[in-house]
Amino acid sequence: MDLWFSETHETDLRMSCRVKQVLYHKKSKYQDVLVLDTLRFGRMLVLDGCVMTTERDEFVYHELIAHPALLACDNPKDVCVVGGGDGGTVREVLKHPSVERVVLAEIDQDVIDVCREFFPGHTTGLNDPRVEIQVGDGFEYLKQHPGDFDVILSDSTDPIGPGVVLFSAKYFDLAKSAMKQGGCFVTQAEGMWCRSHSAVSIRNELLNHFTNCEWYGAPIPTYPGGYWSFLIASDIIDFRESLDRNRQKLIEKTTKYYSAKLQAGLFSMPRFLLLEFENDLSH
Ligand code: SPD
Repeated sequence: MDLWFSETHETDLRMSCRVKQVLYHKKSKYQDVLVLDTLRFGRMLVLDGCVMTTERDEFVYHELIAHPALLACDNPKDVCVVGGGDGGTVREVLKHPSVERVVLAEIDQDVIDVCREFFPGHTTGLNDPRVEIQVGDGFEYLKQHPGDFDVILSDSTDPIGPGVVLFSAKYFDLAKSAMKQGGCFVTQAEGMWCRSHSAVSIRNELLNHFTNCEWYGAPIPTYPGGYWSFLIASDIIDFRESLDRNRQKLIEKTTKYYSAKLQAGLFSMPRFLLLEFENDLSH
């Protein structure tokens, strides 16, 4: 049988992938959870119809959400991952020897369980003694933990439906107050072809809360438009200057996408996107 999965983006884009087998499909308390075995990308986790991660291209996203922040931060010990129940971000955070505690604040226990079963490569870190899994609302978790974290990584779903709150001014306020002095915050910031307007407005909102904010991106073929972005923010860290090169050498031995050379040009965004920012600022 010729079985295909398609993710439809708004009303005018559909990205499809040929499927060998449906491995899991159930509704959790929060969302529709689907695991597919695809020909090109291996196993694929789909939440509410949107691709979250696949075995073959996940490293790009997870390395990039974690390493630029951890390497910019001086001696990061306490890290919080909001969302990220598939475990990929936690796995990357644990590569940093200074890290003593990683809190995974994921709302959906089913996502964690399903990923432990079907994505062993993602979830290798979840049993590490430094990891504390908090099943619940990340928003509420941060509220209860002021000043706790060196780094907060917001590994969320898209800003639609329940995900909207993780891109709100109130959430950025909470993230800021849950950070230690000199800490930093990263959020996934949507696609460059499909939702660059989201990145522009998320960045503007972050700049209402933090002094420094940089935008960077990477090709992620299974996300709509194929080119994804991240925003990194801090009151103290200048991300173009601050970087632990010794730790970077260590990390570089473990990565498949991130490297010192890549970091050197990380914040050099394509001109068409820079123009979008500039146009937005001039309005
Ligand atoms: N449209 C896809 C957005 C996915 C962002 N989060 C992915 C979670 C991977 N850990």
